[in-house]
Amino acid sequence: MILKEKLETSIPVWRERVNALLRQHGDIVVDEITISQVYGGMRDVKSLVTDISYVDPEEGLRLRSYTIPEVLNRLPKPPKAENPLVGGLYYLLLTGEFPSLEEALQVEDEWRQREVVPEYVFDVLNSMPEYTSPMTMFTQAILAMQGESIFLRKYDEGMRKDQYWIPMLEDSINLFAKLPSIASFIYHLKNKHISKAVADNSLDLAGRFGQMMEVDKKGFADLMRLYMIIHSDHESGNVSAHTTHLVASALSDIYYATSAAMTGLAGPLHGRANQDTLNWIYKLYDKYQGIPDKEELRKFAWETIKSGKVIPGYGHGVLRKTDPRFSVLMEFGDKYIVDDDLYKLVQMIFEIVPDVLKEYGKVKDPWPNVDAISSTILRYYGLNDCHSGSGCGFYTVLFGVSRILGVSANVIWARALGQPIERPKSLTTQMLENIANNIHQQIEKFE
Ligand code: NMX
Ligand code: MLT
Repeated sequence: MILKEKLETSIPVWRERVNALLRQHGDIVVDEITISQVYGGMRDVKSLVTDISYVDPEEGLRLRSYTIPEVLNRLPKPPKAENPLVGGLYYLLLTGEFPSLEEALQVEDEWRQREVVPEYVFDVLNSMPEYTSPMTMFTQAILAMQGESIFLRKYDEGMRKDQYWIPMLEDSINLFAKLPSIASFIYHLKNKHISKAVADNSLDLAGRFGQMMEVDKKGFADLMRLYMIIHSDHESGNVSAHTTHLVASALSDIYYATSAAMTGLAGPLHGRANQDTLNWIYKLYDKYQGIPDKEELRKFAWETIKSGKVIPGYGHGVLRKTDPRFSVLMEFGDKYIVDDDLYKLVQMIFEIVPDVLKEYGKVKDPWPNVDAISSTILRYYGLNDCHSGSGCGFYTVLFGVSRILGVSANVIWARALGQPIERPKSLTTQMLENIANNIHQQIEKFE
C-alpha cells in the first residue's frame, strides 16, 4: 500500500529526529503555567505536539504547514471538479507531501476496496430508539466495529512496539472507508427514507457519498471535498483530537479512540455548534417572519447573551480572527448560493454579531468559526435535518466523518513515534492556595 511504503521510509528519520531532540534538549523549559490556566481548561498551555496541523491565533489553520488556499490549490482534483480529492488530503496529512493525481487515486482505491460495512452495524442502528441522536448512532456504529480491529488482534499476538503504527494505519483506512456509508444510512434512517441509491464505483469517495446521500443539487460532491478537507484537523488540543490522542495513548485502538472523540464532538461548545447555529438562525427567521433588519438582529443577539447562552458559531479557544475555514466556505457560498434567505442571514450575522460580542466585552474572539456557516450551506444543498429535539443533529456527523481523517493520521504518528500514555498531574485547590500564598509571602519579604 502506498501510504505504508511512504511511512516506512519517513518514520525512522522522524524517530531519530525526535530522539535527538529529547536526548539533547529534554530539560529545556517550553512554557510556564498559571493558576487561571490550571483552573481554566488548560487554555494555551503548550503541552501537546503534532506536525500534522497548526492553528495560529491570527492566521488560523495550516495543514502540514500549508494554508487552506495552498492546500486547495496544490492537491490533485478529479476531472471537472473544483475541489481536490480527499484521498490526496489524507496522503498529505500522513506524509507531509503533496501527492500526484495517481498517488491520491491510490488512496481513494484503498478506501473503495474496504468500504463494505458489516451488516451487524446496520442492525445496531436499526434497533436504536427513534429519539436517538445521529451523533449517538454514529458513535455506536464506530464502537460496534471495534471487534474488527487488527491492532487489537496483533497486540494480543504479541506485536513489537515499533510495529504498532502498521495495524493502526490498516484500522484507520478500514474505518474511514466505511464512514460515508454509515453516515448516509443514519441520514436516511432519521429521515424515514429507504435509500435505493447505488453509488458509481468509478467516482471518488466524495462523489460516491453525494450519490449515497441522494442530494440532487449539482456541486454537492465538490462541497463535500471542500468540507472534509477543512474539517479534517485543527491541531491537537481541540476536544475531538485531544480525546482521540488521550484514549489511544492507553493503546486503545482507533475504534475505541474515535468513538470517544465523537462523544466530545457531539457537545454544543464543539461540533454541535454547527447544528445550533442553524437552529439559532431558524429562530431568528421565525421570530421576525423573514429577514430581520439590522437593529432586530442586534436585539436578538443581545437577548441570547442576556439569557445566559452563547451565540453559536462565534468565538474560539485559540483563534483571534475570522476562522479561514469560515472564509473559504463563505467564498463557496457567495459563488454558488443564489437567493437563499438563511444564507443572507449568515452574511448579516457576520456583519452584526462581532460588534455585539466586542461590546459584551468578555469574549476573547468575537469572530465566526467554521460552524457559523457550514450547516446553512449543507441545508441549501438539500441536506435536511429537524430543528430541535434529541433526534436531531445530523450535521455534526459530517464534521465527525471529516475529523476522523485528521485524528487517525495523528494517532498513526503517535504510535510510530512511541508517544507514551498521557497522564498529566492534578493538584488540589488547597495546594494552589498554598502556592499562591507562598509566592505572596516571598514578594512581601522582598519588599
Ligand atoms: N457568545 C456568548 N458568549 C461567549 C461566546 C459566544 N459566542 N464565546 C465565548 N463566550 C463567553 C464564554 O462563555 C465565557 O463566559 P464566562 O466567563 O461567563 O464563562 C467568556 O465569553 C470568555 O470565553 P472565551 O475565553 O472567549 O472562550 P473559550 O475559549 O472559553 O470558549 C468557545 C471557546 C468556542 C467554546 C466559545 O467561544 C463558545 O462557546 N462559542 C460558541 C459555541 C461555538 O461556536 N463552538 C464551536 C467552536 C468551534 N468548533 O467547531 O468546535
Ligand atoms: C475544531 O475544529 O476542532 C474547533 O475549531 C475547535 C478547536 O479547535 O478548539
